[in-house]
Amino acid sequence: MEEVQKKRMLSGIQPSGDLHLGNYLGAIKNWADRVNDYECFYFMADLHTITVRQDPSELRKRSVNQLAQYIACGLDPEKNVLFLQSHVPAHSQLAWVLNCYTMFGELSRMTQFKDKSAKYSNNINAGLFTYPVLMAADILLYQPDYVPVGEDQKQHVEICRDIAIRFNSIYGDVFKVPEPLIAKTGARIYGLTTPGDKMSKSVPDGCVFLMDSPDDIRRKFKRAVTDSDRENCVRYDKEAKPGVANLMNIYSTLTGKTMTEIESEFAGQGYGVFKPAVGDAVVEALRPIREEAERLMKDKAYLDEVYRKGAEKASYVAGKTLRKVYKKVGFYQI
Ligand code: ATP
Ligand code: LTN
Repeated sequence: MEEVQKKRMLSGIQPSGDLHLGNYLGAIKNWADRVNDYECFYFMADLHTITVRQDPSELRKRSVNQLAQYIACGLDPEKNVLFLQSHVPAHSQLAWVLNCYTMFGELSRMTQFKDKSAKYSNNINAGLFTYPVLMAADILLYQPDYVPVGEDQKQHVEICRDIAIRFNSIYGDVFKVPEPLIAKTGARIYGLTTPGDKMSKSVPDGCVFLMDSPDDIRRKFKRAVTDSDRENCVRYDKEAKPGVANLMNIYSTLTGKTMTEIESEFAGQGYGVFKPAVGDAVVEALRPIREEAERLMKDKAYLDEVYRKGAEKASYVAGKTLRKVYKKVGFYQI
């Protein structure tokens, strides 16, 4: 039987902090579930992290520990191309070319630039401004069909499409114009102490990290904010009881149970029983991930080998696109 060419998917996460339950349920778990249907490229965007000042030894450590955590979450390096952005020079090389096909005005409109330049007002560097151009290079080098990202990155995929269309209109069909793939809103996990805001590493108390110990996880769930009406009843009502809805969402995603099933499971039992039960479900879901990641983090030789092979495979695909671009713009080939 003739083999059907799989669609290609590419995404990246910056190794700028430890991975948490939001990253896992909102992004990585979905990537791992799609591995048999797509040809997948996933990378750690270390070049992007230095747009904000980083501690060099922390960045080095996280760049390899994050790979261990990706693999432990089910991203099999035999089935996905996993690599570190700085290991593939084509990203920086194509970014320079694309800088010359991106307008100052369109970069000025990026909301992430506006937010980050307000947040880091003492370091508004040129890299922060041209961040979306590097991201466009990351994507276009691999000619993917889809780019799975969070809602916050949609604008960056749109500018990438605009750059690709502009370049193609001058030089012919060089780049595939990719589609963003936005995770369902149900996959949005909120902070345990701040149910109005998404779970984020910048609020560590309400954030469950993949490498947290079972005791820490249970403690965080015991302290989770439920609701202020003291109804003490497990009922799904996102508006009136966002904290309870968030816990139910986490429990449902992990156990596959519907909201109605969860309501009847905890009928008459109150939050004193419900919160530890969600904590236990998270402990059990994260236990194999943490144990496997801890084992892998000790095996530096293996992780280096995964990165080496990943860089080789990625460079092969990226190199083909870069050579085509260099030729089109008129760089002399030898
Ligand atoms: P921060 O914690 O500082 O807000 P982050 O963890 O969101 O940063 P990103 O690199 O922006 O880090 O996110 C990586 C991926 O994880 C993105 O695809 C993003 O949409 C997803 N993600 C992050 N937080 C959540 C969350 N709370 N719920 C669902 N998905 C999330
Ligand atoms: N900007 C993204 C990380 C990122 C990315 C990419 C995502 C860098 N390059 C290419 C998808 C495709 C973020 O901060 N989450």
